[in-house]
Amino acid sequence: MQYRIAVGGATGNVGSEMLKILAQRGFPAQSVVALASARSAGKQVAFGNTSLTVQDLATFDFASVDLAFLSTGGDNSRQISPRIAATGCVVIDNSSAFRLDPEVPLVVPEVNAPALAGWNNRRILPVGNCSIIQLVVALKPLHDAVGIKRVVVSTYQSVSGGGKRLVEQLAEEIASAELSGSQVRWPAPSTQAPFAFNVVPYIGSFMEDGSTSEEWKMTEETRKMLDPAIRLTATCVRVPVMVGHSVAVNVELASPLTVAAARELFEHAPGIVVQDSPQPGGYATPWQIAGTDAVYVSRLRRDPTIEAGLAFWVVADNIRKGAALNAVQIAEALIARPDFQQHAMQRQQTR
Ligand code: 11C
Repeated sequence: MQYRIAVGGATGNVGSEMLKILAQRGFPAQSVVALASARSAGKQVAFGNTSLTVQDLATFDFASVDLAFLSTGGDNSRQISPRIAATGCVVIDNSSAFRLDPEVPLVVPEVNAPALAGWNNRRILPVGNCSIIQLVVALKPLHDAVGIKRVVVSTYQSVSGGGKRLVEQLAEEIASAELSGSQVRWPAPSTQAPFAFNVVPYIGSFMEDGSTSEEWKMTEETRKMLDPAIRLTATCVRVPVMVGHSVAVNVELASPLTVAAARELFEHAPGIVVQDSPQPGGYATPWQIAGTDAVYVSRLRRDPTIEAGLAFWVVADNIRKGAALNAVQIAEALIARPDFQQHAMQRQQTR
């Protein structure tokens, strides 16, 4: 069976990558429509070897498609996703708007694909936060093997996680910086901390307890996807990297696991590539892995400060595995379900 697809936010970082991945993976598409704001209507976007003319998302009739991929931000999604779902179309939404809704499955296919059984509850399937997707893929084999009690993470997140505007900002800051020895100056300094030549411990917005919304999401989304009993604390940091999020992870396990046993678990886990040898270059970095699909695990070692502790480094392309690829993988898992196939077939027969 083939499906009628719409991609909303098709001119953005993630939307254009969704189109690329749908074509690369040969998703069984009967038709593909690229959608964006009225301002972008008429533009051309790439889809495989061809191009699509962008249509206005606001006036598009979603009753004519089976699957709508959205990367249009949380506010927009809150308004339009329920309206789209009401037509029978299933929304795969890259925003945080519905992730923690108890009726809504939050799925990373390598981690909790069976949760997709609830796809028809609201017909909205969110894609998790980009730094959390790669984290839960790495935590899953350890949790299945011996159980995880507590996790401490520090993230090193690229600017593309914040959208095209931040990518442009970093490029402009690098181009306009004046370097003199170890001094960095800008002719027109920004009022806030620059991304270039800097690290910024602030992503999202501040919460009352002094943490940020990004750090709060790390805890809540991990617990929803993996296990509500897991305790997790995060410090989320923006670094001057274009693509690729990195996470330094310390895990307290329910019972000890040797480094060799953990390595074997990672090596056999879906979606993970272990790149770990104790020599310069024997680890994954965002620059090297950008454009690839795996979650890379490096720097695996014991955390000697607790009895059952492990430390490691996790890197992935935040635009692919952290967003667009995960969205397409959700769709692939969904169309493998007979109940969804039947739903789509009935809708296609009536229209
Ligand atoms: C960033 N991870 O790198 C954030 C953006 O929850 O979908 C992700 C916002 C979200 O800026």
